Amino acid sequence: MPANLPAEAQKALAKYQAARTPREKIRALEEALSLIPAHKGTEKLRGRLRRRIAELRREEERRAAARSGRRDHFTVPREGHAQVAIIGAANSGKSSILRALTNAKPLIASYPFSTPKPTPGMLLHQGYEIQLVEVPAILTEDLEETQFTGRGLGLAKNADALMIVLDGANRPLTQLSRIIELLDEVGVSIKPRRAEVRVEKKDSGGIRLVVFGNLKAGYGEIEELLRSIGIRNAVVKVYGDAELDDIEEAVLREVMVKKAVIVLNKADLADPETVKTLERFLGEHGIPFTVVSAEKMTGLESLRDRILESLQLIRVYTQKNGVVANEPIVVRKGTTVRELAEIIHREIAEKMRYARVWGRSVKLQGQQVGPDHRLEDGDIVEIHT
Ligand SMILES: Nc1nc2c(ncn2[C@@H]2O[C@H](COP(=O)(O)OP(=O)(O)OP(=O)(O)O)[C@@H](O)[C@H]2O)c(=O)[nH]1
Ligand SMILES: [Mg+2]
Repeated sequence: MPANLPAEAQKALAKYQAARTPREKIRALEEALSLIPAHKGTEKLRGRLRRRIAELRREEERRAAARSGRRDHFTVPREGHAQVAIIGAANSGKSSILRALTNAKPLIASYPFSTPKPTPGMLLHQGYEIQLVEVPAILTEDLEETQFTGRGLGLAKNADALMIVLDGANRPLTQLSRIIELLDEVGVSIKPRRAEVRVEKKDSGGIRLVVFGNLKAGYGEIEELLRSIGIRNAVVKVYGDAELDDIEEAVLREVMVKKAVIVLNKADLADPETVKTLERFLGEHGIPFTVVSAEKMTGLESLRDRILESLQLIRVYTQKNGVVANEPIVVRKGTTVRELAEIIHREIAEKMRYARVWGRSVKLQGQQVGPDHRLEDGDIVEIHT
């Protein structure tokens, strides 16, 4: 971020922060762009602003298309411990996988678009209940967008994780890159981040930093960056190894990182060289990959494991008056004591003073911990109000 942007450009960026609709956002960004002089120091920021404008334009087009067509959204009531959206091109074998892994009996057919509605099924694995939802094809077999693309991506965005099914017999590499592009356009990235940055805007209090990990940027730089795009009061939470760039991206792009398992289906028909290429590429990016044949029922056990791993679920047990609950509460790994309290009851979260924890997340059993303490699988938690 350049040291001093013209005041007018800063004002335009502040407008962007406050904007609600894609159109307002585009207008504010275009204004900012026109007010930021082009030189080496502003190159990166200008590039980001342009990219964001392009994304917003596509979002707007898609919204317009959805408005002129049917109005309904795709929603599936969540059941079980987590929801995983199965997405992919037409005929890739989404229904076949859903049928192989769950109690659902979806139609499997050799013609495309045989699933016109989101279709759920429950996968039971290692004591966890995972809802899989087949999303109607977001790409045709020729990898063009479909009437379901917008709504399908909307459903995917709301899921806890994604299963991306590639048709091993139909240019799987191209399929994957098209799907990654589509996700990117709606602000979803499937690449694991070395850092996660959350910027929570506030009404007062200036810029406060909360770092869980390593931040390679000074307080002054961050304050200046946020100020230059119109944020004066915020709590910036940094998890992992972050640089100033990561913070800039977090405030401008609003990218959501989603866990995804890539599944190459129809292994029986796939070219082994292509499979190897995919394996190498995904390995480099740390994205889980597995090869199955839904028809021959191969690779399914490993797929079940990958899905469960991607969700990073843990079981924690509450304790009250010395009695441990029989049933665990299933939450995501890294959930804090405060978040657990919120899941139990809002009031408990508000009144909590501290908690005692037994299990893997503490050194001393029965240790007293604060609300930001992160829980591990099997922990027992006693909340004190
Ligand atoms: N050879 C082979 N064919 C498969 C495999 N899995 C699915 N198929 C076939 O691929 C076709 C499409 O399967 P579906 O499961 O209906 O695919 P889908 O992705 O749900 O399709 P849409 O819902 O129409 O987008 C069917 O003819 C299946 O029999 C596989 O592992 N190997
Ligand atoms: Mg189907």
